[in-house]
Amino acid sequence: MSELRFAMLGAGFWARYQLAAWQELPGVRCVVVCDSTLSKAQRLAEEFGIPEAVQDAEHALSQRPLDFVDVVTDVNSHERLALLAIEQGIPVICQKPLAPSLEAARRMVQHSIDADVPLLVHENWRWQSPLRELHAVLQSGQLGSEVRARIDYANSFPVFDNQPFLKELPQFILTDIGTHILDVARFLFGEATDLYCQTRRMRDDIAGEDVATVMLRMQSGLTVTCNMSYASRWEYDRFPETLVTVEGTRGGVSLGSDYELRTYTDGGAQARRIEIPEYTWADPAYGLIHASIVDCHRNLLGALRHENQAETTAQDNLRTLELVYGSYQSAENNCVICLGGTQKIDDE
Ligand code: 89V
Repeated sequence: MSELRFAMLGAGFWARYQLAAWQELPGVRCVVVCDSTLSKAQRLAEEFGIPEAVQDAEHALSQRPLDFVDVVTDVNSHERLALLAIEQGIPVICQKPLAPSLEAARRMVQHSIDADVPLLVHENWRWQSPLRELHAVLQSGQLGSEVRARIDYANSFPVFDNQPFLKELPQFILTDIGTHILDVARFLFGEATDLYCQTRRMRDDIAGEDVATVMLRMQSGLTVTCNMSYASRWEYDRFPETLVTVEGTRGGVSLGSDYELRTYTDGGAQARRIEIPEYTWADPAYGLIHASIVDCHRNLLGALRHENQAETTAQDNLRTLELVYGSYQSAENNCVICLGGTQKIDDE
């Protein structure tokens, strides 16, 4: 297996975990790390034994040969950096959210199609092992037709301590956790036909909304309600768990706290606790998320090696972003958004 070499653009909070997760996989190596604050790039390079630390993205991309770039910067720089790499024929893995608007995301996808250079999204949430196990239960068909589902991600974990820029985002929870949760809704239940959303801002020291409720009608007829909040006070804070319940015509399944998966059918009830892979480098507060980065990397790396399909191509992610930005439109105008108008990107 030939080794794939990559450049990491960005040396902020997530970059460290992103790099540690890459080191879990054989046959891939970071050769240069880049950040506009050089000292941050240097610190990370030293910590991970990366030979080059640079300040300028063009300089980073000149460290050939490069098999891909991993973009771990703020969302406003994604389009510029992705295009820079695509123009040079270098495949891109980009952090979520892919872009600060649907139009920008569509432009990025069109560029990658025109240049025939892969653009993949690092959407790791769906790779959490409890969600993969839940997906397998749904796929088994034992619940009959799915009627109603609820996805809850509601806690008051101080996300702003590690990611202070989140406080400044005029669009906060739907772009941050909403991209993950709405992607999970698609992963578990397929595509939506329409949505309705309400948002609230509970904290007075942030710019954007920190509570969002999105109701989706799926193509299957299933109704899914997604409850998202960074302002929910519970006796036990469940960060970063996603809790899910699904009601079917022949049974139900719930993914509860501590990763307990309970299935009920006429045949009886079953309960099991899903194990989370443990990594020494993971921050215990984020253990579930950090473990999912490794599995997401594995899938994207396999796609770059032409061994498997990437689950989260940028083209696929446009469907998730339609839900995210459609939710803002719905909340602003207090209206239902029909998703039938999905614009097809020309890949002829
Ligand atoms: O994964 C993320 O998008 C993070 C967090 C879970 C903290 O919201 O920003």
